[in-house]
Amino acid sequence: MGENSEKTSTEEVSRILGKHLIYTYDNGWEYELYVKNSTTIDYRIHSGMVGGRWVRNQDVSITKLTDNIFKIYWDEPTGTSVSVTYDLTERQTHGVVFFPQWIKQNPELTICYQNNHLDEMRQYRDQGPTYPKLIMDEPAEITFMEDVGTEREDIINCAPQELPDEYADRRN
Ligand code: FER
Repeated sequence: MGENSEKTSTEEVSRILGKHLIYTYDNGWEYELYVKNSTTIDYRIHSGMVGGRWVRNQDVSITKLTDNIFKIYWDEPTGTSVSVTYDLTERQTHGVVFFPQWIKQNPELTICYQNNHLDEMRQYRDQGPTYPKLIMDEPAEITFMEDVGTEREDIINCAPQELPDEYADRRN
């Protein structure tokens, strides 16, 4: 266990704090991430198996690998475990997502604003089936990246389908 296992140190990971990223995995799944602070992210899923899903204030751990490379990892109320490595200089990421079997069978059950359905998600998680897990293991390209500062509530504040098509297509 590293020294970050309980609480991520803000100073260590400061370069990724306040970042707002949009990236597309090689399988075509498009994700949007906002790093709100050293232990909290908001995200939206624009396309893929659970496109339309969005989440605020997910508790995460962040580890700095090099000055430009960070790993963010967490466990969802659904039972899905996620670990994504972000190379902010090369604008590449690699994600591994371990989905429980019930999401593979019924992905639509998780397509919602999760914050309004937390107890429901924990019930699905506990009902299962959990195994065999579906493992998504893909590189992604960061197509949009900006610094918006920490603790913003206006970055990820509506469902992905409420945004204009151009929103996620922006490149910089
Ligand atoms: C990501 C991969 C997966 C990500 C979020 C997830 C914010 C969430 C998966 C899920 O719970 O459905 O890159 O970035």
